[in-house]
Amino acid sequence: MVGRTVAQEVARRDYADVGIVDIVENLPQGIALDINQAGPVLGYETNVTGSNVYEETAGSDVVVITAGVPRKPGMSRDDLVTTNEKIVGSVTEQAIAHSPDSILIVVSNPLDAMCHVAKNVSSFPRERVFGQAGILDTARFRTFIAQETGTSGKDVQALVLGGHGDQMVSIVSATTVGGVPLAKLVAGDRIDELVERTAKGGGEVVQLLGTSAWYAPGAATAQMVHAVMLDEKRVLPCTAYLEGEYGIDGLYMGVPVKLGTGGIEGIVELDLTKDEQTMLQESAGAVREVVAVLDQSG
Ligand code: 2OP
Repeated sequence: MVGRTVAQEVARRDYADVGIVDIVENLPQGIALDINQAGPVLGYETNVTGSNVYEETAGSDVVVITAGVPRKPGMSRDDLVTTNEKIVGSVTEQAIAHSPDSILIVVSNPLDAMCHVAKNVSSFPRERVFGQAGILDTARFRTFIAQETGTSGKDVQALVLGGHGDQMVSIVSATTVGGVPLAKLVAGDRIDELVERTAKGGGEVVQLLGTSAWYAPGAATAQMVHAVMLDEKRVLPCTAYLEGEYGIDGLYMGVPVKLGTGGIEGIVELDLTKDEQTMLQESAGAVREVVAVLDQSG
């Protein structure tokens, strides 16, 4: 469901061909046809194709990997690691065989570990393999803050970093509403509740729907595709392979990055509070535990 949502969001922007691949016969073809038929109404002329093989995606600039099984109620993202490692590994291999110069954006869970799989299988440089999580997690935090303060989510600036799991780190010191620090607007214990709800935000949707979310994850991923395709140089939280930044080495984690045509064109290092630094290290520890379960944890 995330894949088709990204496809639709990108199609609406009207500047790129979109290819949807799925192993289920007729499914990607049907989705592509449906998205094409929305074009005359919504005002785009994007050519969307659906296929069960990768040939049609040859020469893609960006490959978004959403394949894998989603969570069911009661499951953590980490419960998916062994099944999705095989799926993401195989998808990466087939996709890059036809698009060797592409940028890979990973969405499959457990996200941080699946980024390791895509990087190991592709051997692409870190600039061209990264994951979507931070924009989604931050959007959840922004939504809750907007509801709490009765303001537009558009004016809430926030940042959620770390692994895409229960130990993600909401950076309250960098969170403002219309430029006013959140701590001036909302009591500390209430902020803690919003932070907690954000960390469990994906699970809250899973409980309601019986499967994981797709609208917000799809929108977040499309924003990343957009930043790359239009060379926007946006500074957005993404899951990047760290090589010493934030004191973390050899691990995928959510940090602010600059996104443009080259993919990750820079990693932005913020001054975090002592508590935030500690929480980020703890989040890294949790990600390392999942990565260690991979066959090729390299
Ligand atoms: C989420 O947090 C699917 O992991 C994604 O909703």
